[in-house]
Amino acid sequence: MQPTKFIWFDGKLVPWNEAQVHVLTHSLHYGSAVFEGIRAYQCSDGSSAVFRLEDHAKRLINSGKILRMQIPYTADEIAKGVLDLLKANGMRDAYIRPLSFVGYGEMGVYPGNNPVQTIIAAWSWGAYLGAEALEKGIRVCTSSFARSHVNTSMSKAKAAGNYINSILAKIEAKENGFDEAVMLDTNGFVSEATGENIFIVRDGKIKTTPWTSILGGITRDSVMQLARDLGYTVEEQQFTRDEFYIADEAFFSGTAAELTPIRQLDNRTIGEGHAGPVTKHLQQEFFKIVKGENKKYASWLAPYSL
Ligand code: PPE
Repeated sequence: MQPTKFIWFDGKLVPWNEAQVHVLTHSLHYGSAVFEGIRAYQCSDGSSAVFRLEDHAKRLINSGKILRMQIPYTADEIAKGVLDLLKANGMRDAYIRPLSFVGYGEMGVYPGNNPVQTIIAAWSWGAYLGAEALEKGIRVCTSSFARSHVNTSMSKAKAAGNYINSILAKIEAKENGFDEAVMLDTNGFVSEATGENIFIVRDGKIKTTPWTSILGGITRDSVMQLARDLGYTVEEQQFTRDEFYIADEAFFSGTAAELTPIRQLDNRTIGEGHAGPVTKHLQQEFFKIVKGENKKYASWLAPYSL
């Protein structure tokens, strides 16, 4: 990762190398942090815009609420912090990472009165699963690790601690030669990937897993709205890994992963083994929206100029 100039740290822009915390920071020991992943894109007309900034900022606050963390900022203040940072860093496009964490104070699981601190960092992050992946699709496997039960770790919070589950699944998948892992929920239905939501297409219908054991992806929501606007039928419905095997098309959605086609699951080729027509259509339209080329979705963009 290439450092950028500043990191927003509790309302102040501090030089990248000076944004530091103590090693006894609570969240470093217990995973008590919540975060966001947001992208800013350079638009076709030369301006720039952050994609669904307000929704990401709100989700950060809601993640804090689920974890009983009092983040001392409003969603609007977080959103303003993101824009201030991008301008100060002179970034026309970026991956943006707000993080609120329980800081230094008492040790022990109970977070007590330790301060809740917030940072926003931004750096350049290309295609998450590789540039080729966006076009050709990736090979994925079903993980031996189940996604947490809905009453285990609160998947609707984008909480740092939840990512232990993702890290275990990701390492296993990579070590077995796959690009990414698909996790099943504790009832055996398809849940989500380590950092992406899942869509399949069968007989012209689009299906995605319901908002139960998954993070409510903002890209997932955008894809559902976009697909319906384009006339596709979209269902939020449980499905099994064998239904996934016989899908005509499948893809992941996520801020980092954008829309990444899946060409194989557990060595079964999905459809024709490359990005299918529905996936390509949605991918194309999605990239038009983030680049400001579709005015219908202008409300999803927070424009800024340097
Ligand atoms: N599920 C999980 C578990 C997840 O981490 C993400 C985002 C999503 C679904 C998709 O959510 P959304 O980005 O709102 O569409 N994962 C972030 C972190 C990836 C990372 O490696 O770090 C991301 O895409 O920014």
